[in-house]
Parts: sequence; C-alpha cells; structure tokens
Amino acid sequence: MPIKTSAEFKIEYMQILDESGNVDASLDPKLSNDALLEIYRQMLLARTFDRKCMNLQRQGRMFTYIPVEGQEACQIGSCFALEKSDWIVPAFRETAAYIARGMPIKTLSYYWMGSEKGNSAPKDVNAFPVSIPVGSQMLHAVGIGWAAKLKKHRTIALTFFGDGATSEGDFYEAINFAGVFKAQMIFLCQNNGWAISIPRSKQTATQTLAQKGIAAGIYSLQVDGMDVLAVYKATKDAAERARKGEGATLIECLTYRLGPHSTSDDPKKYRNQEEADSWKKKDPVDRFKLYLQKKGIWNEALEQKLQADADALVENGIKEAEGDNVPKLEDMFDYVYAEMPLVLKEQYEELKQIENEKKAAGE
Ligand SMILES: Cc1ncc(C[n+]2csc(CCOP(=O)(O)OP(=O)(O)O)c2C)c(N)n1
Ligand SMILES: [Mg+2]
Repeated sequence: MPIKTSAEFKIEYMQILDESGNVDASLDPKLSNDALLEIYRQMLLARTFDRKCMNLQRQGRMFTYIPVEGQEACQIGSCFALEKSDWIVPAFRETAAYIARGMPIKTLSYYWMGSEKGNSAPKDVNAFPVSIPVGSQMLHAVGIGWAAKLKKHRTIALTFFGDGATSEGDFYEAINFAGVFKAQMIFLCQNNGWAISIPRSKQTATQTLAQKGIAAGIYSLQVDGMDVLAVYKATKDAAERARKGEGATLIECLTYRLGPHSTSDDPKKYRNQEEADSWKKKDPVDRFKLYLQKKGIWNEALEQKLQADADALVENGIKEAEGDNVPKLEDMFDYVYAEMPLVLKEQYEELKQIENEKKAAGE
C-alpha cells in the first residue's frame, strides 16, 4: 500500500516590478498616477529622514537609531493599502511605516531623542508605539484584529516584525490565536536575512518563513520586498480577505537592510560586501523611480522638488523637536495607560514630591 498524503501546501511568490522597473501587466494594481507619485514622495521622505537620523546620532543629537534604508517598499507599500481607521503595530525599524501613516517628523524625532513624547501619536494616526522587545507586539495586533471581528468593525491591524522575531514564542502564540479566531489582521514579516549578526540560516531551519503561517491555518505567501507594487497588492488582497471575515494573512517580504542593524553595530564584521552590493542593485526606491520614469511621470525637475520638500519637512520637524525637548516628570507616566493605575500614581506622587523639595531647596 503506498503511503497516503494527508495535506499539501505551496508558497506563492509575488513580484510585479522587476529590477529594471518593468511591470507585470497581469498583476499590476493599476494605481492612479497621483497615487504612484504619493508613494514615491513618501519613499523619498522616509529615506531623507532616515539618513538624517544616522547623522544626528553621530553628532550626539539623537541616541541609538535603528535605520530602515532598504526596507521602504515593505513599509510604505503595505501602509498605502490600509485605510485611515486601520492600525499598525510596529517593531523598532518602522520609521517609513510611521511616515506613511502620517506621523509627524517632530514626534518621530522625539522618540529617537529619548523623549517619551515620541510614544504619543496624534489622535488621528492609528499607530502603536515602537516596540523594542523582539516579537512582543504581534499579540497586541491579534487582540485588535479579534476585537474588530467581535464588534463587527471593518478595522484591521497590521503588525510588522523581522525574520528573527519568527523564532520567538510570542510569534507562535500570535499566529495560533489569529488562525483560530480568524482575527482581522495581517502579519507583515520583513525578512531581511539577519537578526543583528545572526543569519537567517542559523535562526530557523524552515524552508520559508511564510510556511510557519500555513501551520497555523493562515493564508501565507512570499513577496519581493524590494517591489513596492507587489507589497501593496499583497496587502490590499489580505486586507480585503480580512474584512470579509476570511481571517489573517502572513506576508513574508524578502528584503534587506542596506545599513547597519543600529547605530551601535558594524555589519562589516559579520556579512560580506558582495551580499550587500547585490541587494543594493534591488534598491526599492531606485527601482520604483525607474518604473515611474518609464511610465513618463517622473523627471529630474520633479525629483528636485520632491527632495527639496522632503528636506524642508525633515529640517523643520527636527528643529521643532530639538526646541521643545525638555523632559518633564509627567512624560514618564502619561503615555503608559489611558488611566493611571494606583501603583503608578504612588510612584508619580513620590517623585513629584522629591522634585518639589529639590526646587524649594534651589537645586
Ligand atoms: C526579547 C528580545 N531579545 C533580544 C533583543 C535584542 N535584539 C534587538 S533586535 C534583535 C534582532 C531582531 O531581528 P529581526 O526580528 O530579524 O529584526 P531586524 O532587526 O532584522 O529588523 C535582537 C536580538 C531584544 N530587543 N528583545
Ligand atoms: Mg531581520
């Protein structure tokens, strides 16, 4: 008797723009020219702010910074497919996603300048704060997606995480609950091949990261993460499925961080230059620009205008944040709970008293 097959699965791979900026017409999401240029504007703004933050950290005007360069398509393409009332639940490398959701440059700057005010998004920006403990944010997104389903809202949650985070227990708990409860949400994995200095091959033995989602009963696929149109389309499709009650999707974006893990790291110590060079050829911003150029909606004058606008926004935002970055005692407590629990209230009052005594003593 031949052994029977109990289950079979496949992992699809989506690419729409190739490295020369040619579009696959059968998958083209056919965005309007205005929408395409808005995506490009956000990409340039994110890259400009990102590079500026690296420089500010070197000058001692920011503390540790975690750069996004190389991963802009994953973040801007996915956020562009969301609605205003949807939520993003980021990890720590999601500066481009915050920009795409409309987070002010001033607020983002506060965060990396060490101010708690950076954890407070404006009321109309549905974005959770930065989450430094690897993998901890994903369960919050499941909670939002499950609540939305129970309350019959059309809201969905999209959570970002890296390849390394898929080795954490929190990830398996999150995909399990999302699968079982058919939570209205999207798992957006940015597989950049590295968890600080640990390569993907040493983190997990699975053939693809997407197939981990299959194990939890979640539709899962791989996407070219350097292709903003593919990320957009995969997210748009996933959002539609979630809103129809068909449950969560896991999108594994194959991408690369072109810079260091953070400002405290030197990637030359653990990865070779050929690898970095080969990914640089796939640069998501350059690729999208080639596409816009071929389409006849990009030219050098437009580039200069967009760059000048991005520079001005970044300079102003940083100036505002630096001019107003005097930490207050309240900041440590204000952004943790909607209503301060007793245990924090006591700590706050104790510290306030010490502060008042110091003031009275002229310190
Ligand atoms: C629970 C926990 N363990 C370890 C760390 C230290 N740490 C910070 S980022 C990181 C690697 C994360 O890799 P990945 O999930 O692939 O995200 P990437 O940094 O590549 O964006 C580690 C180990 C941490 N912040 N939290
Ligand atoms: Mg990684």
